[in-house]
Amino acid sequence: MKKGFLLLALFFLPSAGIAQSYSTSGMKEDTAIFDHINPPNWWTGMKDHFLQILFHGKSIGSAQVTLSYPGVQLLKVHRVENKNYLFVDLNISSSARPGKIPIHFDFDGKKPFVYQYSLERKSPDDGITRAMGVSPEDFIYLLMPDRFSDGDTTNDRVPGMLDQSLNRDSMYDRHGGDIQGIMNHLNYFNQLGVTALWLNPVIENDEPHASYHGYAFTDNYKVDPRVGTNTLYARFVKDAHTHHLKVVQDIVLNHAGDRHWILKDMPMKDWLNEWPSYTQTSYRESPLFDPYAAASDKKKMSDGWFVPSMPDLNQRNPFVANYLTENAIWWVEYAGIDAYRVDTYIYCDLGFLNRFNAALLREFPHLFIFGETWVHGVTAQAYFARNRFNIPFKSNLPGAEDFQLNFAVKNAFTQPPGWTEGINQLYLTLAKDFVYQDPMDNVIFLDNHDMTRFLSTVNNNVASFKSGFAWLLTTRGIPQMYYGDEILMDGIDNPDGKVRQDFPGGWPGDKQDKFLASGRTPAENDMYNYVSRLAHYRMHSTALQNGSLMQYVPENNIYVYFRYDTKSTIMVIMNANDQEKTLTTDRFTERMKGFTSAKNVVTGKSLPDIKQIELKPDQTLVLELEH
Ligand SMILES: [Ca+2]
Ligand SMILES: [Ca+2]
Repeated sequence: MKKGFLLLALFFLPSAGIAQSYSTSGMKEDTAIFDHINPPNWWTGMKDHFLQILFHGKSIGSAQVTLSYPGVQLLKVHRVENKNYLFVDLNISSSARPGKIPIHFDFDGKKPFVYQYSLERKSPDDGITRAMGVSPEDFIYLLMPDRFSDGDTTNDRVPGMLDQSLNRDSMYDRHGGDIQGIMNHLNYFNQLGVTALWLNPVIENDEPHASYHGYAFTDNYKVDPRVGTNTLYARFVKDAHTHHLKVVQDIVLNHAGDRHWILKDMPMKDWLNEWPSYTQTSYRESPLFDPYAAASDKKKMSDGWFVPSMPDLNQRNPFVANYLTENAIWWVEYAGIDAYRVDTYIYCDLGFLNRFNAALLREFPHLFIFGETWVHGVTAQAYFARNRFNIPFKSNLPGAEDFQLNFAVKNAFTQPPGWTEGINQLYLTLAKDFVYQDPMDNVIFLDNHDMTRFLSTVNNNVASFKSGFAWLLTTRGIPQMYYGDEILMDGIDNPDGKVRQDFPGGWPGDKQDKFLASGRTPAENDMYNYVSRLAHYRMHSTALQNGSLMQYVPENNIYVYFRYDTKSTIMVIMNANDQEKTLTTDRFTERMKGFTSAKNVVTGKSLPDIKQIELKPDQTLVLELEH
């Protein structure tokens, strides 16, 4: 999530919109008195026996609630400020069986109403074939559903929704991409060699304009109809798993879209972090850990709004905390997703985040969670993830998006070398890895939907671009790439959002189909094959996935590191000079001892002599050492 895009989107927002609400999927006719029931169902066999159900409907707050169901106990009924809500706490014991819990609602002078709340069986496959987690063995492909492929043109515009735009020439309008389009290309991902798909949010964003990116939720329990349906999403996850592709769901806990149904009729005043007058977050994370910080600076960072159209959720309100946590658990169990990427992580209440992560991981021990930790400095980044600091607040976030290494790799290829500049940044950033509990769980990347594509960062120098990918797929961490990089898509992060262009061939009638080798230019095929070969090599290399890392202080603007385990040793040589170089390898005896030759893992060619290695300008060689 980047403020620039959103601020611009806001500019186009009309001052008033049509109030429009959609029933949450799964709701049938017997919900007549309710507008919303969240979560729409639950499961037996969950580790946490507590469930808080939100019922929303006109004047239902006065109802007396009773139920009788074996193994299920009604703990408490909360009546809140807004009489259109009831929060019902249940204990679902381990003896409860799947079925329909008849929940009785009795009103003074009105007909009683029975709602059959569905209790299903938790999948025995969690942690085995679903909810598997993402690890350094994976390679994540990030794509924006609206911009990847349109597999169903009938959902491009959905009657009744606020944004009726459909214009592929505008970066702010809807383009029609959807889940079906992604499902149509599962073989493509297999050929490329990625093992996990991270989709920008698929949740409903019924906003009037420019919410194609998905970060302004308007119904947490519903896939956006322009992207697909809940059922289709669950099928997509299943199909992806069949194709050995894991699925990362993008979740927003910090804020909601201003047209979220719950904000039109809030349960209580402090559902949101409200201010006497509009107050924006400072986007400055330092006060959160600064020992000298002013409390007001902390509050502004956490409780200030990201942008005016995205009201800030008050996660210290236990009803909000339950709502967000149960929603996240619901999607894992409903669809079987493998990981969460938490948007705007550092803007949420940190105490809440720890409870959120713990609840998710308790229910799904194999699940992986990583957060958008867009901060400056390794120490700041580590503060928001599992770290080795002896400080009062200890984050339990398994993975950070490694923005520090992202800044470093950009500098490596764009700055002249210096004591701490250029290629030294890669070396120096990793040298500080002792701050993390497990730096291997950091998600590393060259670019994403919020930043200039890496090819443009390196001024369209393909040698440097390839070097970037060589680094991405050989250094420590969980590599993540951005859709289209493999076919040399470029784009500058500017207000036009040119980094979110459509994937050519993803739309019916596209002139070129770059999903196929025949539709790609020789240069694009060369890049595609480069990424694919490295990705497939990494897929079978335990050294690159989980092996040890040893790096050497860069000299002469050349950076050398090794990934190794008992099976193999990979030597990576990054030449950041724009001229040819010869590397004498005496200095690396510690790791090269016993090896006499090497194989270039991209070309498959052998290097009979590894004492002197020739390097092309801006080239990164990935060599498997051989005896
Ligand atoms: Ca479509
Ligand atoms: Ca916040």
